[in-house]
Amino acid sequence: MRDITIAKSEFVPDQKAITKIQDFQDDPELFRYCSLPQILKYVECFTGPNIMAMHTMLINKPPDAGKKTSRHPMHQDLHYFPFRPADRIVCAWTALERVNRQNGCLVVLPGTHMGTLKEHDYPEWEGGVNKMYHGVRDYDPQQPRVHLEMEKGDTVFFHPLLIHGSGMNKTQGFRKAISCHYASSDCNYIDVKGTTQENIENEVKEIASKRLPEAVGITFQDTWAFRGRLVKGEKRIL
Ligand SMILES: O=C(O)CCC(=O)C(=O)O
Repeated sequence: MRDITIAKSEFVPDQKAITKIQDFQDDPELFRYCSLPQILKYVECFTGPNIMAMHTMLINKPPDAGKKTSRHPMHQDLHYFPFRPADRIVCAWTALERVNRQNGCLVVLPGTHMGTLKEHDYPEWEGGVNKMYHGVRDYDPQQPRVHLEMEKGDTVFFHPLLIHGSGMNKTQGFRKAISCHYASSDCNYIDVKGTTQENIENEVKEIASKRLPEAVGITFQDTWAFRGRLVKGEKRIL
């Protein structure tokens, strides 16, 4: 994924526009992160013994190019997932260097994981917003928030309903992190038609059919089934 502002600039060398590498499940070196016993030990407390790595990301938040597009709007990850139950899904997010408010650490709204899935859409940001960066629609900026300042190698585990995002990178360096969303292989796919997730379903299907024109009739659920990898235990439903 490319940062919208940087990708438009003809002066920036191409690799510097890379904000994220998603779906590294077929890269043995990067995928080693998802199988680390030190991570799975905690993941298992949420998922139980049958663990699927569903979504992988190497995040390379670039120095902000002046339009605040390095921010990640406040969102709930469950918005992107057509599988349940939410309590059997967890994200592990590991800092690859010191992250703080200057380089755009994670920001969370404590306790929101006990709420419900909210409506999401593109925020109306003056400088634009990156592709697929949906945010909670009725987000109240006055709600108490916690900035997760972390050292290199620190890992945070969080629930898919937790409202979170990340700030602008005000430094000249690329803020790097690696993350994986895990789910129990006993989770099941749901139909999101008629729900708040229908907008992301349509967007994902549109992108999938552009990238894979031969995959006629590909569903939102297929795009997840195709990426999920078993990391421990038995493959069951997902
Ligand atoms: O690493 C970040 O800046 C935020 C990542 C995130 O919340 C996401 O990609 O869903």
